[in-house]
Amino acid sequence: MSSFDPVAIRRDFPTLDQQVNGKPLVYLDNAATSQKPRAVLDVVNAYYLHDNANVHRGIHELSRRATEAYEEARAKVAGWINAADSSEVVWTRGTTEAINLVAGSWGMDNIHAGDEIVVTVLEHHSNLVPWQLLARRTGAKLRYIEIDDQGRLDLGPLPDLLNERTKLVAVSHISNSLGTVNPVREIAEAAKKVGALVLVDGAQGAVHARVDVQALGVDFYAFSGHKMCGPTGIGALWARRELLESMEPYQGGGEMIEFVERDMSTWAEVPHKFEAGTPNIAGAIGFGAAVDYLATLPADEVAAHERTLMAYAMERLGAIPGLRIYGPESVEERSAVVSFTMGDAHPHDISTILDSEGIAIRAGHHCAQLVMKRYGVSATARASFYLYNTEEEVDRLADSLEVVKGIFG
Ligand code: C6P
Repeated sequence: MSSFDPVAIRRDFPTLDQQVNGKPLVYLDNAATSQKPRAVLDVVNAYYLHDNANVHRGIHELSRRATEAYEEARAKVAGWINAADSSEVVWTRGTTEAINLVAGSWGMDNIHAGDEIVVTVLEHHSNLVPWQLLARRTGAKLRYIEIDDQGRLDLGPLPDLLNERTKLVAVSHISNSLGTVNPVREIAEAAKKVGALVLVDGAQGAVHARVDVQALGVDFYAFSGHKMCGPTGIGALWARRELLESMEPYQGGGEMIEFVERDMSTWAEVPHKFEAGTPNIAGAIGFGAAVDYLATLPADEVAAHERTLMAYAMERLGAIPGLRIYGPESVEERSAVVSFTMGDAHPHDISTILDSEGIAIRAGHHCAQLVMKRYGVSATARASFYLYNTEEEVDRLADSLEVVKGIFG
């Protein structure tokens, strides 16, 4: 018997319990950011109420408590992705900063003119623009893995794309615009054969289930706390310790040094050498609490629930005449995201009408303009689900889309 009850779980998330435009809120913008359980809010609040101090600096009780909670949180987040050691987890502002850290540090030292960086058409701009900037500064070249009509990576040409000039393959774990789950392990195996490193944009990947970075066989894994029940402004970069040790700091300042002389400085141990300045202490502690919260849930049942929701959403939305769903047809190949268009109705208008019904979705290019171009659209509407969504909410979405259909014909 299932012990996971999404209706009961909703009580953990205060934000969900409200009316928007006179209707009970249906929050389907989870790929943008998830709602936060009370357990996370309480931990962040308790930190500010009782333990607020700077970390790794003061020799006093509050600083000791703050430092302990901050480092414990690092260990929890490391555990969620099965890092070998918590020192392999660098705190960042989020996925975007984690990827920029790799581009600015490892990239600037290891990518040279004529080198190649392989990316995919599916990428969020966070996993494209940093590589474009790097390519421009170094004279390297970007090469692309294309997608098929269902938004799945076309790995057929991979043997031609990868060669001795390939220094990095940067790929998302799960596409935020289409929900495609990418075969990261397979890509990593192919990349290793030519000696390239692999960076995974895990912004949508570490969210729905634990990740095993060691089993994936990748070199960098970047992810954000706010998409998995944690606060905004905190995320992490994972890399093996030796790799982090081989890299130069990304930013200079307090906390990241060992000794400072007039003309040179030496660096603190990893991960601290990448964490210049006062960090987002409350955010990190909240991220740890988010992982604690997620760890209390029955993972298999949560995954089954999200799959059922997706299958139901695909069925209900797929039955609306003129509605086109983008991305893989098979629920097995996609995560909890449904991107769609409806004839001439602009996605922004769809979103506005749904908002008047209390339903929150995202409309736009989803920071994935290459995906939009691939399908010849400027935008899609996107409903994205999380563990607390219900089939009744899918019904509310589908019923309201019928209304949109009525308006636009
Ligand atoms: N996608 C969305 O609505 P940050 O903003 O750094 O936490 O995450 C950036 C990011 C990187 N990669 C992927 C695959 C993502 O989905 C995101 C964030 C949000 O789809 C906001 S644009």
